[in-house]
Amino acid sequence: MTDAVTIEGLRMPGDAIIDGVPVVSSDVFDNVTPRDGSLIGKVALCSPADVDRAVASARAAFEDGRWGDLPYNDKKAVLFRLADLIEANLDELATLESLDMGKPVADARAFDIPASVKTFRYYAEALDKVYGEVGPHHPGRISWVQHEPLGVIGCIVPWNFPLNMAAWKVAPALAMGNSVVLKPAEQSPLTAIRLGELALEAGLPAGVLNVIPGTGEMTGQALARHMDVDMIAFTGSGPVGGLLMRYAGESNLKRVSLELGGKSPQIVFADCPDMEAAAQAAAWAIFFNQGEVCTAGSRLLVQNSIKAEFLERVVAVAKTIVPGDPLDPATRFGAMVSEEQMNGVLRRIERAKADGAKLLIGGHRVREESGGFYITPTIFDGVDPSSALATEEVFGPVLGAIGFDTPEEAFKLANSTIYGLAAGVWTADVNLAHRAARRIRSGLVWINGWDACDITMPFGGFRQSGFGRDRSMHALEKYADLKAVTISFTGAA
Ligand code: TXE
Repeated sequence: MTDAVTIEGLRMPGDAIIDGVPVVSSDVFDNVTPRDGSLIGKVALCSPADVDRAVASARAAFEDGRWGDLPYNDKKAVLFRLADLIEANLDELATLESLDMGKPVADARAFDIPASVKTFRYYAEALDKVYGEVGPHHPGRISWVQHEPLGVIGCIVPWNFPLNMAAWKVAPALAMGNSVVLKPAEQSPLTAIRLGELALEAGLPAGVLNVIPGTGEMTGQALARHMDVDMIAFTGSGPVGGLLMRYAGESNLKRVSLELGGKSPQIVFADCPDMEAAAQAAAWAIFFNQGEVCTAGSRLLVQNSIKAEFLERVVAVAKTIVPGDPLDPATRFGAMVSEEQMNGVLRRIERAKADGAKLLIGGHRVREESGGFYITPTIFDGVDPSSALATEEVFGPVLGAIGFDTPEEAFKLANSTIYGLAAGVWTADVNLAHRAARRIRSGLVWINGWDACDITMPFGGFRQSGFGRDRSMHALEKYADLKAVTISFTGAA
């Protein structure tokens, strides 16, 4: 891998992939890079008729067993080949990801693409480790429980980790023998289309993975309302999660799994074992990926006795994080995904100021002359726990600090939003760490670290952060149904 990033000669994928072939849709939409606001290509805008064709193709593939009925070794080989191909194309995929959604290419190379490779390898390994159960002994009959694929899975994914979010859903869905129709976010369709192409190259039979770019309102809705889709696996905003449940209720009662937003607390106790490590982690917990992370540690809850000193350290880290061209390999903090997202974050910053929070650093747009959409890392202190900044997701590089005195107060604050996705706790007291892990209502709790887990651990939220888990062996369960089979027999047992 070289460090140089060249976009001359880089092919911008734009077609849908339906039934194993690229499909030039009758309509297209503009794909703009947030790096400088320029047009980088046109992408198929899939219509409800395209969605019908993709679902029909996935259904036909599922019904004739061209994928699900392959011996498990053959299925494994295809998913391993796909992982290898993603790895072999790491530079190209990382550049597309960076260009498409504004993240630093260095992060795409180090995290997004390798994590997607690991995901396909993990589920390739996992697919022959899913056993059924044999029921208790009973004279004259034997019963067992087996997993069966659901059928056609619609995956609707967001733009913050485009390839990785697709991998988290597509890999376990395929591992369980389903067919998939993948709808990438309109802001970031490129790597999803490449995934569809690479899957065919890896030998995944036509129709088993269809990719349909388009808007949420038209393409996503047509998929989610489709009568022949068995499940929607979704990562995105809470309001759209609610719509998907409604569409399911108004169509065929398809299953829905939702991975939604968060307002994740980072709790720093006065006995934090390493202040500098905690300050570094606290800053990157919110500034990684420009804060466009569902587990972003957007609320910093600090024990009052160390708050001033700790905030000083976090601000010092923030000062070193300078927005830059995402395609420059030295950049560690890139552009916001779109002008709309940037303006939404700037509005929330203004609202926080109006609500009386004290701006310590950042809070404005930069690099405007580039034509791109950049915001500086931003930190507020003195945030009212009931204010919008403390309770609503910003999905940008904005950290709000709140002080507390006792652990009880910290737990109460941690649990005081509608969300429950992730939480971090910094303490040297093992008793306090255990109490915190019990008391905090969230799907992920990290003690003395942030985001300190990987594909082996389930990912998902409590409360309005959603339900259903990505990653780990647990993700396989949501793409399968259980069938109980009983054979009765006569004669001596
Ligand atoms: O999300 P949407 P947006 C949060 C975050 C962000 C906000 C808005 O707070 O600021 O959501 O982002 C598809 N039927 N998260 O507008 O709209 C859409 O095309 C079917 C958190 O981008 O939820 C895309 O593929 N599908 C989050 C996907 O849903 C629809 C990641 C997500 O888009 C649809 C992203 C509809 N009616 C945003 N409307 C996380 N949890 O990580 C949209 N979509």
